[in-house]
Amino acid sequence: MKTQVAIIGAGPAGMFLAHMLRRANIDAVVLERRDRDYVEGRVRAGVLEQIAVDVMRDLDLAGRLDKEGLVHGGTNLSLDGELFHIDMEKLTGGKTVTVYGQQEVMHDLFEAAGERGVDIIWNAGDVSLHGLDGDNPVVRFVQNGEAKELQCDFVAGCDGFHGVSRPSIPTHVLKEFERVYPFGWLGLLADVPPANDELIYANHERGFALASMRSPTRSRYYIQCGLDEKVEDWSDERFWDELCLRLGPVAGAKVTRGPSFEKSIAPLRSFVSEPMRWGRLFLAGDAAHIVPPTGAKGLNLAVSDVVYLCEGLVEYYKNGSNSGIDHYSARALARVWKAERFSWWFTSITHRFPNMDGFDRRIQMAELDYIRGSENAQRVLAENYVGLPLK
Ligand code: RFL
Ligand code: PHB
Repeated sequence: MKTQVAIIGAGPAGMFLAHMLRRANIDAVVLERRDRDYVEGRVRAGVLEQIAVDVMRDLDLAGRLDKEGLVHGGTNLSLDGELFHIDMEKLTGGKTVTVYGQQEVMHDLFEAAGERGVDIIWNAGDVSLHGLDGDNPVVRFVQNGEAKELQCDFVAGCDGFHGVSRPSIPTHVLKEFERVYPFGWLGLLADVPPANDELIYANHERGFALASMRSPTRSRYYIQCGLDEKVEDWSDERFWDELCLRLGPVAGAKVTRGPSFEKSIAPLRSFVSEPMRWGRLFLAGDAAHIVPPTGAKGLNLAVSDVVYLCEGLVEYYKNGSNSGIDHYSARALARVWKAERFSWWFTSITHRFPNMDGFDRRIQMAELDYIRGSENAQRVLAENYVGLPLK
């Protein structure tokens, strides 16, 4: 088998890249370890930056997004139950975010892949990368028990944090930067109307809480929890009680309770590996970096990475120029680090840290109170939240 670009992983990074290359008439094959139901079934991101929405429209993938996506011009912060609004649209000259779940995004990407002849090999086992530092890389994998080989010009490592691509870069080349947070998020999905028409990020003495949604009839809520806690210890009743407490009496009173159909705990981490290119391998999305979900940046960064990567590959194939692929890593990392900074900062002002003393708590309270009172501080938050420009 032969192709121009072998894409490892059919998550958002891999599938957006596959569609972009298809449109540019560059051959690609996507190798995915799991099946479609598994990838589409993962409950993850909920908020798309304008850039991600624009990319979906540009790829002619936004039919459902434009009908069902919930456009949010603002968001809310809450300190010990007292809510204040950030008018992102006004503060950023008209920019918004769109609530549209990652599951919906993946559904749209997979449906269109079938129609457009985007080549995906599901259940590709034992993927390994070879010859990345030469001109003819080879990807080996197992399909239906049979060993296969895919020859290619380039490999796009879009296989997430636990994939094989990043570990294929020699350790003396890779630099890794990491912060692991001493807590996780317990998330719940329920078919009940959301408490509020916009998101609420709540800092409460007992810990962080987030009120989000998937649709006017489906709510997504999160509460900060200890890393040693188990989902089984959180009955729906206990979750709703704790959520309402942390959201405070006003927002808490608007929470509609109902049976959950998904509940899971995700650890929080900041992570960047540099460079994002080695030889003929390019890393994109969670394979290269992780952000804590507080800033809602993970999926959006996967999209901006592959916009840069696709531009580089198009320059290479259409103009015979290496310039775009040579600048890919530096260009992508410049945007990645700003999203890392924002996600780390937003996490640090909204969560309860185990070793926090009275001083730390008051600094947090002062920072939130400062944001409440300063349009400039709100603009800084809003500009980052809606997404920094693609340079
Ligand atoms: P993914 O989605 O992990 O996809 C990688 C794919 O690669 C496959 N794979 C392999 N395939 C072949 N061979 C191998 N050896 C392979 N190893 C792995 C995997 O099966 C998988 O299909 O990475 P990608 O494409 O980089 O996309 C990243 C995003 O999924 C991620 O950043 C977001 O979900 C993060 N995230 C959020 N991002 C946002 O932009 N906005 C949000 O509101 C938001 N909320 C969240 C989130 C992530 C969360 N969790 C659970 C981590 C909320 C949560 C709770
Ligand atoms: C979500 O709806 O899943 C969501 C929203 C905002 C975040 C993180 C997750 O910051």
